[in-house]
Amino acid sequence: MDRRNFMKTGMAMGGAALATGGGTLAATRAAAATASDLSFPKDFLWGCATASYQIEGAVKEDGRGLTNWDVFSHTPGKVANNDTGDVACDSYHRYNEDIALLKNLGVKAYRMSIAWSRIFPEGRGKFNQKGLDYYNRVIDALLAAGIQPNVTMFHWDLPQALPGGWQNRDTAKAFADYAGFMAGKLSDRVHRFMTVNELRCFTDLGHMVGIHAPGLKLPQAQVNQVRHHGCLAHGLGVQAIRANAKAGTEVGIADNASIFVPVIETPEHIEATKKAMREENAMFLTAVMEGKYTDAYLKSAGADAPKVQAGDMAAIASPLDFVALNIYTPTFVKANPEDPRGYTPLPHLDHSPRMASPWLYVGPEAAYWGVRAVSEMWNPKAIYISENGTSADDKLNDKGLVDDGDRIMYLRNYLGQFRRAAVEGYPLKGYFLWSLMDNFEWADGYALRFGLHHVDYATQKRTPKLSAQWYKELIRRNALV
Ligand code: GBH
Repeated sequence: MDRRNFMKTGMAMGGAALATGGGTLAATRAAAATASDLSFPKDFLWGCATASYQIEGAVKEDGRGLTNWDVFSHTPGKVANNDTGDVACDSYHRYNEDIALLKNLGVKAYRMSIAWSRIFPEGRGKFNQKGLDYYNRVIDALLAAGIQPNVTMFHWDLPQALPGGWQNRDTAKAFADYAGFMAGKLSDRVHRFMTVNELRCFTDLGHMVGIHAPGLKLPQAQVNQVRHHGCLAHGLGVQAIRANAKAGTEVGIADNASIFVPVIETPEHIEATKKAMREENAMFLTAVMEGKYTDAYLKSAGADAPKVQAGDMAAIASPLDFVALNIYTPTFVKANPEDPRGYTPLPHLDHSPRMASPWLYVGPEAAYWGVRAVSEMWNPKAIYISENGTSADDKLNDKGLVDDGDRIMYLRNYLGQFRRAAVEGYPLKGYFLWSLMDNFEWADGYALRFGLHHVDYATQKRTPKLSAQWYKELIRRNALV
């Protein structure tokens, strides 16, 4: 019996007792039930996401060139347990099985990335047909399964042969050449491309913090230059994809803009939230959306500001068909007239809730405010969530199952806030859950699991977690469940 029928029965069984003023409590509840119908907009695009180095393995197969992550993960002490992506989920050989998992979930779309060094083993120059053949097989199998491929051109696995990596401006140009080439090969079947994944990660974490490949801690001027090259790669990539793709191909970026949440939902704090979003992402998404670095960023960088050539900023701000956001964790912010910035971010506290990854503070409101702030500031044509998900304490129980109630808790809360944004009319068109299956979690190796499917790395057996069942039902109903 559903809720409304239950209420009707309640009425029949003596609803008069529930009468309240002009209506009845039952009627009030029925109206509330309609209002709280938890469905998503029609045609909302449900998907899952993965990335090449995190799932493929087969790092020496069919002519793939060496990448920065091969080198980094093979450097002792860089990755938890000295794990590497050499085998990962072996999706290079098991992609049919993985597509069957997607099909079983009922997703309409799959976000995957291309390993640049399978296509151009040295980053540029010599083309490797066998690498392209692999992605053709994957894409054709997805389409045969009725799943729309969404392709990220660069998710951090950089061909090692490119001299200087992201410190060298030429890498941005090499990226654009590669991205344009791939768009030419795939856009007969792939209609949505994302240039790069998470500007802040492959620039700052690799070159300032040093916890990702190539593991450098450069002086700030050089960090800012790497950031600029990252933005430039995106912008030149957009132009190259458009120049080579079939008409109607959509191009955007998948970025993990730092997301701020007003500590109180009042106009002053909401204003502070937007200021924080704009300034704290000044070197990344703000530059992409506005075609300039903010005055505050340039002022604080001073002599360390990036060296920008004529035309760079216009390229960086090439018009996009959509903005895709990876949203995981919030920073709460308050308005503060005494702070010269006008806002003060609040630190996470000792008991702020977080998930299995220490950085993954829980803040479902990041979902709503991320979408809303980006929409209101920059008015993109469409927004996709290119990643959202969580690590959890996933262990197979004695029945061989993973009852990951913590992941479901996290996802249900975040999706409630994404739904709020969609229902309020912000142009949120789809959602890619990170991740289809457990995989190589960068510096955390295989120790942390983000999948809807558990992967036993000794046998490569995939087992759906309870969250897979939950996501499947959500997709089937197109509603929170
Ligand atoms: C995404 O990054 C990535 O796109 C994806 O590949 C990854 O698997 C997924 O999220 C889950 O992590 O160790 O405290 O210095 C999310 C952004 C940036 C979050 C790096 C973790 C390390 C923080 N990530 N960050 S810390």
